[in-house]
Amino acid sequence: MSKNQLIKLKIKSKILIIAGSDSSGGAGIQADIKTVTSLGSYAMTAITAVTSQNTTGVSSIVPIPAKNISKQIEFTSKDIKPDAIKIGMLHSPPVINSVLNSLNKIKIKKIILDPVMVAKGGVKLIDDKSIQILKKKLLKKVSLITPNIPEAEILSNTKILTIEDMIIAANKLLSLGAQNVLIKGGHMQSKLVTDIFLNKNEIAKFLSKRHNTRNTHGTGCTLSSAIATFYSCGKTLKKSCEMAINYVNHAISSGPNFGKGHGPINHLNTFIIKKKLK
Ligand code: PXL
Repeated sequence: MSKNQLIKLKIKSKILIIAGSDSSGGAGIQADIKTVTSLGSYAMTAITAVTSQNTTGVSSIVPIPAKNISKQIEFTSKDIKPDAIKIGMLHSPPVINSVLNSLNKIKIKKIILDPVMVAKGGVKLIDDKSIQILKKKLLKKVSLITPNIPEAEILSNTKILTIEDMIIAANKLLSLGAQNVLIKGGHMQSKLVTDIFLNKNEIAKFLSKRHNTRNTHGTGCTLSSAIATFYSCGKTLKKSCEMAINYVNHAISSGPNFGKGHGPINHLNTFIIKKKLK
């Protein structure tokens, strides 16, 4: 690699990630940091919980005290002001309330919320009371919410079997106070994956190729972090969603096939490293 190429790697923006740690490195904070970094921005973190997991499942979850989560958010942002925030796993009412409180203090406008509910293997990452607080209070505070179909069904109280159902659910989320909604269609039985972006003035459908693989651990975390990064750099939310979907699609198709269960995707698909290490 020439010196010139190294100099070109200038950091474009700063992202604060509020999410849980995934020891296996495929989802959670680890996926978020890799995504933000590989898209050329600077990642900061407030860790909400520490999970022990591998590609076959979750073996333990240790929550970080709510006060400490607020401390991470506020003390970090006071010094290095984030251009955007990505929120992932928030497991309990005190945690959501603390995060809300801190968001009110630090006043960052661009916030992407991935309403994480269950891990790939089915383990719950949030309790029922928290879902209600998320729906009543947090939904209104963020620029964009990015539920998958099961999450959108719970938040909108509707059943989603078709694309029309996705649009109905997205509209329901707008009526609950959401500003922008991206419902991800990966869980629908279909040849192509359709994701729906919607706000009061516009609707967009993004179609992408479905890859025949079970290695999709961390796709939701990765997508929301990629959206936050593009959005922080000045792209519109709609364009940020389109670019992030494309990034995740390439990350899935070039996955490394690690582990015996739901393996990770390739967050480094944007990187070209000229020097051979192996
Ligand atoms: O992909 C959802 C998710 C979010 N956050 C953490 C996770 C997972 C899935 O495993 O472990 C920490």
